[in-house]
Amino acid sequence: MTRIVVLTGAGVSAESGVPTFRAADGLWEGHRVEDVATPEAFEHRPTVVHRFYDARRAALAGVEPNPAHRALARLEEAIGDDLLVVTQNIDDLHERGGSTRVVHMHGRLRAAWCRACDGRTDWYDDLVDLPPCPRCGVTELRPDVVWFGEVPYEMDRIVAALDEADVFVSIGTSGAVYPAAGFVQHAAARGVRTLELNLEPSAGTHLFDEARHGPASVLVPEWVEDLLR
Ligand code: BV8
Repeated sequence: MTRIVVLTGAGVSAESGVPTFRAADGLWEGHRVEDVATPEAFEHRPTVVHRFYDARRAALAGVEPNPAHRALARLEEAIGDDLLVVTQNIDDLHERGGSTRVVHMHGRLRAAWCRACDGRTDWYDDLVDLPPCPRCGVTELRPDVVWFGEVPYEMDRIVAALDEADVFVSIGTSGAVYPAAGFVQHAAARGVRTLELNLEPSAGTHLFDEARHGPASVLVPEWVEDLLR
Protein backbone atom coordinates (compact mmCIF):
# COMPACT_ATOMS: atom_id res chain seq x y z
CA MET A 1 0.00 0.00 0.00
CA THR A 2 1.78 3.15 -1.14
CA ARG A 3 1.31 5.87 1.47
CA ILE A 4 3.98 8.27 0.19
CA VAL A 5 4.84 8.99 -3.45
CA VAL A 6 7.97 11.07 -3.98
CA LEU A 7 8.68 12.62 -7.39
CA THR A 8 12.26 13.77 -7.97
CA GLY A 9 13.85 15.87 -10.68
CA ALA A 10 17.33 17.15 -11.52
CA GLY A 11 17.42 19.31 -8.36
CA VAL A 12 17.81 16.24 -6.12
CA SER A 13 21.09 15.40 -7.93
CA ALA A 14 22.32 18.99 -8.34
CA GLU A 15 24.43 18.94 -5.13
CA SER A 16 26.04 15.72 -6.32
CA GLY A 17 27.42 17.69 -9.24
CA VAL A 18 24.97 16.52 -11.91
CA PRO A 19 23.98 19.66 -13.88
CA THR A 20 20.25 20.43 -13.96
CA PHE A 21 18.51 21.30 -17.21
CA ARG A 22 17.83 24.88 -16.09
CA ALA A 23 21.32 25.58 -14.78
CA ALA A 24 22.68 24.83 -18.24
CA ASP A 25 19.95 27.20 -19.51
CA GLY A 26 18.63 24.07 -21.19
CA LEU A 27 21.63 24.17 -23.48
CA TRP A 28 24.24 21.56 -24.28
CA GLU A 29 27.10 22.53 -26.63
CA GLY A 30 24.79 25.14 -28.07
CA HIS A 31 21.92 22.73 -28.65
CA ARG A 32 18.60 23.18 -26.79
CA VAL A 33 17.98 20.02 -24.77
CA GLU A 34 14.48 19.84 -26.25
CA ASP A 35 16.17 19.65 -29.67
CA VAL A 36 18.59 16.88 -28.69
CA ALA A 37 16.34 14.72 -26.48
CA THR A 38 13.97 13.75 -29.31
CA PRO A 39 13.54 10.76 -31.65
CA GLU A 40 13.80 13.14 -34.63
CA ALA A 41 17.21 14.41 -33.46
CA PHE A 42 18.36 10.80 -33.05
CA GLU A 43 17.21 9.92 -36.58
CA HIS A 44 18.82 12.99 -38.18
CA ARG A 45 21.89 13.55 -35.98
CA PRO A 46 22.58 10.26 -34.13
CA THR A 47 26.21 11.19 -33.40
CA VAL A 48 25.22 14.47 -31.69
CA VAL A 49 22.61 12.67 -29.59
CA HIS A 50 24.96 9.78 -28.73
CA ARG A 51 27.68 12.24 -27.69
CA PHE A 52 25.16 14.09 -25.47
CA TYR A 53 24.32 10.90 -23.59
CA ASP A 54 27.83 9.41 -23.69
CA ALA A 55 29.16 12.57 -21.99
CA ARG A 56 26.49 12.42 -19.27
CA ARG A 57 26.97 8.64 -18.78
CA ALA A 58 30.74 9.11 -18.42
CA ALA A 59 30.20 11.96 -15.93
CA LEU A 60 28.16 9.62 -13.69
CA ALA A 61 31.37 7.80 -12.74
CA GLY A 62 32.56 10.98 -11.02
CA VAL A 63 29.54 11.81 -8.84
CA GLU A 64 28.19 10.41 -5.57
CA PRO A 65 24.75 10.36 -3.90
CA ASN A 66 24.12 13.33 -1.59
CA PRO A 67 22.25 13.53 1.77
CA ALA A 68 18.92 13.89 -0.06
CA HIS A 69 19.32 10.53 -1.83
CA ARG A 70 20.46 8.89 1.39
CA ALA A 71 17.55 10.32 3.41
CA LEU A 72 15.06 8.83 0.93
CA ALA A 73 16.82 5.47 1.29
CA ARG A 74 16.49 5.76 5.08
CA LEU A 75 12.78 6.45 4.66
CA GLU A 76 12.41 3.33 2.48
CA GLU A 77 14.29 1.31 5.10
CA ALA A 78 11.74 2.49 7.70
CA ILE A 79 8.49 2.18 5.74
CA GLY A 80 9.33 -0.19 2.86
CA ASP A 81 6.47 -0.68 0.38
CA ASP A 82 4.65 2.36 1.76
CA LEU A 83 7.12 4.53 -0.19
CA LEU A 84 7.55 4.81 -3.94
CA VAL A 85 10.18 7.10 -5.49
CA VAL A 86 9.30 8.17 -9.03
CA THR A 87 12.23 9.93 -10.64
CA GLN A 88 12.48 11.96 -13.84
CA ASN A 89 16.25 11.61 -13.54
CA ILE A 90 18.19 9.17 -15.66
CA ASP A 91 21.13 9.02 -13.23
CA ASP A 92 21.47 6.08 -10.80
CA LEU A 93 22.08 8.12 -7.65
CA HIS A 94 18.86 7.02 -5.88
CA GLU A 95 19.98 3.40 -6.23
CA ARG A 96 23.55 4.18 -5.25
CA GLY A 97 22.17 6.08 -2.26
CA GLY A 98 20.38 2.90 -1.12
CA SER A 99 16.85 3.19 -2.57
CA THR A 100 15.46 0.04 -4.18
CA ARG A 101 11.86 1.08 -4.91
CA VAL A 102 12.57 3.55 -7.73
CA VAL A 103 10.62 4.11 -10.97
CA HIS A 104 12.68 5.76 -13.72
CA MET A 105 9.78 7.25 -15.69
CA HIS A 106 12.20 8.83 -18.18
CA GLY A 107 14.52 5.84 -18.45
CA ARG A 108 18.13 5.27 -17.35
CA LEU A 109 21.45 6.63 -18.62
CA ARG A 110 23.26 3.39 -17.73
CA ALA A 111 21.03 1.26 -19.96
CA ALA A 112 20.94 0.61 -23.72
CA TRP A 113 17.89 -0.36 -25.73
CA CYS A 114 18.24 -2.38 -28.93
CA ARG A 115 15.95 -1.24 -31.74
CA ALA A 116 16.47 -4.58 -33.50
CA CYS A 117 15.56 -7.08 -30.75
CA ASP A 118 13.93 -4.65 -28.25
CA GLY A 119 16.29 -5.95 -25.54
CA ARG A 120 17.47 -3.64 -22.75
CA THR A 121 20.83 -4.12 -21.07
CA ASP A 122 22.80 -2.21 -18.43
CA TRP A 123 25.35 -0.08 -20.25
CA TYR A 124 28.30 1.93 -18.85
CA ASP A 125 30.32 2.85 -21.94
CA ASP A 126 29.87 5.00 -25.03
CA LEU A 127 27.29 4.17 -27.68
CA VAL A 128 28.57 6.60 -30.33
CA ASP A 129 30.81 3.90 -31.93
CA LEU A 130 27.70 1.75 -32.52
CA PRO A 131 28.65 -1.36 -30.49
CA PRO A 132 26.72 -4.60 -31.20
CA CYS A 133 23.73 -5.48 -29.02
CA PRO A 134 24.86 -8.06 -26.42
CA ARG A 135 21.71 -10.07 -27.13
CA CYS A 136 21.33 -10.03 -30.93
CA GLY A 137 24.61 -8.60 -32.20
CA VAL A 138 22.95 -5.93 -34.36
CA THR A 139 24.43 -2.39 -34.07
CA GLU A 140 21.10 -0.67 -33.33
CA LEU A 141 21.56 0.38 -29.68
CA ARG A 142 20.06 3.66 -28.42
CA PRO A 143 20.09 5.22 -24.95
CA ASP A 144 17.25 3.73 -22.88
CA VAL A 145 15.81 7.17 -22.09
CA VAL A 146 12.36 8.65 -22.80
CA TRP A 147 12.69 11.55 -25.25
CA PHE A 148 10.22 14.41 -25.79
CA GLY A 149 7.28 12.98 -27.70
CA GLU A 150 7.85 9.46 -26.31
CA VAL A 151 5.67 7.78 -23.70
CA PRO A 152 7.08 7.77 -20.15
CA TYR A 153 7.67 4.36 -18.54
CA GLU A 154 5.37 2.72 -15.93
CA MET A 155 2.65 5.38 -16.06
CA ASP A 156 -0.03 2.88 -14.90
CA ARG A 157 2.04 1.97 -11.85
CA ILE A 158 2.67 5.66 -11.07
CA VAL A 159 -1.00 6.66 -11.39
CA ALA A 160 -2.08 3.70 -9.23
CA ALA A 161 0.40 4.76 -6.54
CA LEU A 162 -0.83 8.36 -6.67
CA ASP A 163 -4.41 7.14 -6.34
CA GLU A 164 -3.73 5.27 -3.10
CA ALA A 165 -1.22 7.65 -1.51
CA ASP A 166 -1.76 9.87 1.53
CA VAL A 167 1.13 12.20 0.68
CA PHE A 168 2.78 13.39 -2.57
CA VAL A 169 6.16 15.09 -2.26
CA SER A 170 7.87 16.76 -5.25
CA ILE A 171 11.63 17.29 -4.83
CA GLY A 172 13.95 19.28 -7.10
CA THR A 173 11.87 19.70 -10.22
CA SER A 174 10.84 22.81 -12.14
CA GLY A 175 7.42 21.45 -13.05
CA ALA A 176 8.15 22.21 -16.70
CA VAL A 177 7.65 18.78 -18.27
CA TYR A 178 4.49 16.71 -18.48
CA PRO A 179 3.05 14.30 -17.48
CA ALA A 180 5.29 14.50 -14.36
CA ALA A 181 4.35 18.16 -13.80
CA GLY A 182 0.69 17.11 -13.67
CA PHE A 183 1.10 14.55 -10.85
CA VAL A 184 0.44 17.19 -8.16
CA GLN A 185 -2.96 18.04 -9.67
CA HIS A 186 -3.80 14.34 -9.97
CA ALA A 187 -2.91 13.84 -6.30
CA ALA A 188 -4.63 16.99 -5.04
CA ALA A 189 -7.85 16.08 -6.89
CA ARG A 190 -7.93 12.90 -4.75
CA GLY A 191 -7.39 14.72 -1.48
CA VAL A 192 -3.75 13.63 -1.22
CA ARG A 193 -1.62 16.03 0.84
CA THR A 194 1.02 17.68 -1.40
CA LEU A 195 4.41 19.13 -0.46
CA GLU A 196 7.07 20.77 -2.65
CA LEU A 197 10.73 20.71 -1.57
CA ASN A 198 12.71 22.81 -4.07
CA LEU A 199 15.48 25.40 -4.23
CA GLU A 200 12.97 27.96 -5.48
CA PRO A 201 9.22 28.03 -6.24
CA SER A 202 8.54 25.74 -9.24
CA ALA A 203 6.10 26.51 -12.07
CA GLY A 204 3.42 24.59 -10.15
CA THR A 205 4.25 25.72 -6.61
CA HIS A 206 0.79 27.24 -6.15
CA LEU A 207 -0.72 23.78 -6.63
CA PHE A 208 0.91 22.38 -3.47
CA ASP A 209 -0.59 22.45 0.06
CA GLU A 210 2.87 23.36 1.34
CA ALA A 211 6.17 24.44 -0.26
CA ARG A 212 9.57 24.64 1.44
CA HIS A 213 12.44 26.28 -0.43
CA GLY A 214 16.12 25.51 0.01
CA PRO A 215 18.71 22.89 -1.00
CA ALA A 216 17.48 19.29 -1.17
CA SER A 217 20.47 18.11 0.89
CA VAL A 218 19.01 20.12 3.82
CA LEU A 219 15.24 19.95 3.21
CA VAL A 220 14.95 16.21 2.47
CA PRO A 221 16.81 14.92 5.55
CA GLU A 222 14.83 17.39 7.70
CA TRP A 223 11.53 16.17 6.20
CA VAL A 224 12.47 12.48 6.64
CA GLU A 225 13.73 12.95 10.24
CA ASP A 226 10.41 14.72 11.09
CA LEU A 227 8.45 11.82 9.58
CA LEU A 228 10.45 9.17 11.45
CA ARG A 229 10.43 11.01 14.79
C1 BV8 B 1 4.56 12.62 -23.30
C2 BV8 B 1 14.97 12.23 -20.17
C3 BV8 B 1 2.53 11.58 -24.02
C4 BV8 B 1 15.96 12.52 -21.24
C5 BV8 B 1 13.34 14.05 -20.20
C6 BV8 B 1 2.82 21.51 -24.58
C7 BV8 B 1 2.26 21.62 -23.32
C8 BV8 B 1 2.38 20.61 -22.38
C9 BV8 B 1 3.07 19.44 -22.69
C10 BV8 B 1 3.64 19.33 -23.93
C11 BV8 B 1 3.52 20.34 -24.87
N1 BV8 B 1 4.18 19.95 -25.99
C12 BV8 B 1 4.72 18.71 -25.77
C13 BV8 B 1 4.38 18.32 -24.53
C14 BV8 B 1 4.72 17.05 -23.89
C15 BV8 B 1 6.16 17.07 -23.44
C16 BV8 B 1 6.43 18.27 -22.55
O1 BV8 B 1 6.04 18.29 -21.39
N2 BV8 B 1 7.14 19.27 -23.12
C17 BV8 B 1 7.49 20.44 -22.34
C18 BV8 B 1 8.86 20.98 -22.83
C19 BV8 B 1 6.40 21.50 -22.49
N3 BV8 B 1 6.35 15.86 -22.69
C20 BV8 B 1 6.68 14.71 -23.34
O2 BV8 B 1 6.95 14.65 -24.52
C21 BV8 B 1 6.68 13.47 -22.46
N4 BV8 B 1 5.89 12.46 -23.13
O3 BV8 B 1 3.97 13.64 -23.00
O4 BV8 B 1 3.97 11.51 -23.90
C22 BV8 B 1 1.95 10.90 -22.85
C23 BV8 B 1 1.54 11.66 -21.73
C24 BV8 B 1 0.97 11.01 -20.64
C25 BV8 B 1 0.81 9.63 -20.65
C26 BV8 B 1 1.24 8.89 -21.77
C27 BV8 B 1 1.81 9.52 -22.86
C28 BV8 B 1 8.08 12.90 -22.30
C29 BV8 B 1 8.96 13.93 -21.60
C30 BV8 B 1 10.27 13.27 -21.21
C31 BV8 B 1 11.45 14.03 -21.77
N5 BV8 B 1 12.69 13.47 -21.19
N6 BV8 B 1 14.42 13.48 -19.63
C32 BV8 B 1 17.17 13.25 -20.69
O5 BV8 B 1 17.34 13.37 -19.45
O6 BV8 B 1 17.97 13.69 -21.54
S1 BV8 B 1 12.77 15.53 -19.59
C33 BV8 B 1 13.88 16.21 -18.48
O7 BV8 B 1 13.52 17.57 -18.25
C34 BV8 B 1 13.79 15.63 -17.09
O8 BV8 B 1 13.63 14.25 -17.11
C35 BV8 B 1 12.64 16.34 -16.45
O9 BV8 B 1 11.43 15.63 -16.67
C36 BV8 B 1 12.53 17.60 -17.25
C37 BV8 B 1 12.67 18.85 -16.40
O10 BV8 B 1 13.78 18.71 -15.66
P1 BV8 B 1 13.80 18.87 -14.05
O11 BV8 B 1 14.11 17.53 -13.52
O12 BV8 B 1 12.61 19.56 -13.49
O13 BV8 B 1 15.05 19.79 -13.98
P2 BV8 B 1 15.10 21.35 -14.22
O14 BV8 B 1 16.53 21.67 -14.50
O15 BV8 B 1 14.04 21.78 -15.20
O16 BV8 B 1 14.69 21.92 -12.80
C38 BV8 B 1 15.52 21.63 -11.69
C39 BV8 B 1 14.78 22.13 -10.48
O17 BV8 B 1 15.57 21.80 -9.33
C40 BV8 B 1 14.60 23.64 -10.48
O18 BV8 B 1 13.28 23.93 -10.07
C41 BV8 B 1 15.61 24.12 -9.44
O19 BV8 B 1 15.12 25.23 -8.71
C42 BV8 B 1 15.72 22.94 -8.53
N7 BV8 B 1 17.02 22.82 -7.87
C43 BV8 B 1 18.24 23.11 -8.38
N8 BV8 B 1 19.18 22.84 -7.45
C44 BV8 B 1 18.53 22.35 -6.36
C45 BV8 B 1 17.16 22.33 -6.63
N9 BV8 B 1 16.24 21.91 -5.74
C46 BV8 B 1 16.70 21.49 -4.54
N10 BV8 B 1 18.01 21.47 -4.20
C47 BV8 B 1 18.95 21.89 -5.08
N11 BV8 B 1 20.24 21.88 -4.73
